Parts: sequence; structure tokens; C-alpha cells
Amino acid sequence: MSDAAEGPDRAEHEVPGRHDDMVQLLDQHGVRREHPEHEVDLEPEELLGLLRDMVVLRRLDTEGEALQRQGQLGLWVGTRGQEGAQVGSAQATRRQDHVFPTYRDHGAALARGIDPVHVLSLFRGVDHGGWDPVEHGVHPYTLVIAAQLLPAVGYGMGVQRDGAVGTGDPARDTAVVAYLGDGATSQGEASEALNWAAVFQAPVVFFCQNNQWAISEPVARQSTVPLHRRAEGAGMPGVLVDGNDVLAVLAVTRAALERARSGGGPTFIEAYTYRMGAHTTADDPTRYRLSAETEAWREKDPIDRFRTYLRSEGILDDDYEAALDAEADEFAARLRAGVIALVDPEPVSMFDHAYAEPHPQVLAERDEFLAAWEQHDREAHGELVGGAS
Ligand SMILES: Cc1ncc(C[n+]2csc(CCOP(=O)(O)OP(=O)(O)O)c2C)c(N)n1
Repeated sequence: MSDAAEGPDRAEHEVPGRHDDMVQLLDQHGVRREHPEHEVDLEPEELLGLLRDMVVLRRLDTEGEALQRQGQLGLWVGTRGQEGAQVGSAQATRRQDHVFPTYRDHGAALARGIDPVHVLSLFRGVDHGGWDPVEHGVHPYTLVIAAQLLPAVGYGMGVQRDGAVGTGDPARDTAVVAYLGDGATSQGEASEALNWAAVFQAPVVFFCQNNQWAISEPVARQSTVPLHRRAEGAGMPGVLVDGNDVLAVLAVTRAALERARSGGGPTFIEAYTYRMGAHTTADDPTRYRLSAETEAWREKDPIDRFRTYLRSEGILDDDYEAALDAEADEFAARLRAGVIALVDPEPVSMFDHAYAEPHPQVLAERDEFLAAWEQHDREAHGELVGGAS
């Protein structure tokens, strides 16, 4: 399919190049397509599960934005429009796989069982994002662009050396998913990570969500060739998938993960999608992009498209929709209550998790901080006392 990238509606800032190799199993009108290499065969319950995950993720986004506007969060990083890419890719992972997310990959966090209140606690500023990475197989969010990519490759190489790749045991063979954005491909670390992964045949799937913008910088300022074609230069397959087609994303990511787990090496996936909202709640996208562009992408909405398909197959009906709405409402209510109930941490607690074991420099910094804090307290108290006398 080429309607997003070719022809008269291709926006000026998009990277020129042929996109007719884009894997798609549902066209933008929700009509099912065959693909010679990539297929998925899911039970109706599994299909409904994908819809549910996308609807709940969108609700998380709506609530996150509302909570930020109400002053309950310092910032919110939205996912609207990227539900197909995130849910499809995360649902392709297995329990033993390990995921390295960015700050926007809430769909991956939810899919891997992380409490959404925990995700929001980071954006409330009461937590550093410290869920247990081992329990969930999800590293903490990375806010420094591309900084997660080399650790992801290192983790993959570790898995390889632990003998958990290519054993043929589906419960043991392990892969890594490294999420990145289109803007992140401009960082030197991205090139280093791709090269290392290819040279060492690390079991890593680079899942790049090309949402067209790196804040206000369009993708054409990041690359002169479509992003997935960079993989060839690094020495790994690059696959372009319609990121708003949850089925195609699931199929492509499953295949890439299977390849990685079996010892076949890394793959780079470009999920062609769009960020419908602002970069974060601190951003105003009307300053750098046209509403006509956003409107054109609205037509390709991953949830509407999938819903249309499920309805046409008779898998989705009004009763399920009503139950799903009720579930999303309940999810939202739990989220709001959970976020508002979060307790501010002791300021000194920020030193607690820097290292697994006590570290002399961190302990010294902690003492220094405590002394300054107490001094500040004394002065504030003194001032009050002084002012009253
Ligand atoms: C190393 C580094 N440089 C700059 C920034 C500021 N910054 C935050 S988000 C962002 C854009 C990232 O765009 P992209 O990788 O496409 O991901 P998206 O936010 O679109 O999901 C930038 C430049 C940063 N966080 N880290």
C-alpha cells in the first residue's frame, strides 16, 4: 500500500522513496489483505484482546493528558495514534523477552503487566520509573534519546552468552526489543547499536516508530532514505510495516523475534505511523504542522480501522463494545484514584536506587544534601520565628 507515503497526499516533509513494500494486512478502510510472507491466524478472542488493549491504551492517554491539565502530573507524553504499533509489537513478545522502551511506549508497559499508576508516577515526579525490570522484562523508560539502544544490544549479547538463544526450546530462547523513534535514528548511538547488533548477531529487534516528527523536526531532516533501508547498511534485514495496522505489526514483529530467538540475528522494523497529539503536554504542534496533515492521518486511525474489520467479520458486536467502554471507564477511575493517592517521596530517597549496593560517592552526596536540607529547614523556621517576634 502506498497511500500514506506516495502520491499527491504525501507531505513535503516525508522522506521520498517507494513504500509499496510496506507490509499491511488491513487497509485503511479495515479491509483484510493477504501478504505472501507475513500472516497471522488469530482466534476471535485474541483479536478482541488486541482491540481491548488499544482501547485501554487510548484511555490511558486521554486520562494522562487530563491529569496533567488538572495539575496532577508534571508532564504527559502521549501515545494517541501509535496504539497499533505499540500493542502489536508488545503482544509479539514472550514472557522471557526483555523490552527497552522510550518514554512514549506505554502500550509496551501495559502489555507486560506494569501497573499504569506506576507509569504515571514517573510523570507525577514522585518516582524515577522504578518498576522491577526483571519481574516485567521491561527496562525503565529512557528519556535520553537513543540511550537505551546500546544497553539493549549489550543485554542481547548477554542473553546469547547465557546460552538462551537458538536452543530450540520456546520457553528458553530469548530476544530483546529496543524501541526507538524516527528522531533517535539521528543519534550516533543508533548507528553504533545497529552495527554491534549485526556484527555479533545479537538477538535484538529494533522497533522504530516513525511517527513522522521528532518534536518539531520532520523525518526528512533525520534521513534521506526511508528509515528501514538503513538496516541494509548495518547488515540486517529492514522491514517496513504499516504501524497503524495492529495485525501487520504483530505478524512482522513475531517473525523478527522468532528469528532473533532462534539465533538468526537482529532485524530493524520501521513502523510507519503518526503521533496524533502533541509531542508532550509542553508542546504546541500547531506551530509546526498543518491540521490537514493530522486530518489525513485521522482517516488511518489504528483503532477505527481494526474495529471496522472486526465488525465486518461479525466478531465485534454492540454488547462487547459496551463492556469494553465500561472496562475503560473503570480503568480510568482506578487510574485517577491511584495517581491522586500517590505519596510524595522523601527528597533524600533519590539517592537510594542509584546503585544496588552502597557507593561511597553517592553516600557522601546524600549526606551533603541532607545537611543542606536541614540548614534550609532551620533558616525557614528561623525566618518564621524572626518574622513573628
Ligand atoms: C540526547 C537527547 N537529545 C535531545 C533530547 C530532547 N528531545 C526529547 S524528545 C526529542 C525528539 C525525539 O523524537 P523521536 O526519536 O522521533 O521520538 P518521539 O518523541 O517522536 O516518539 C528530543 C530531541 C533528548 N531527550 N535527548
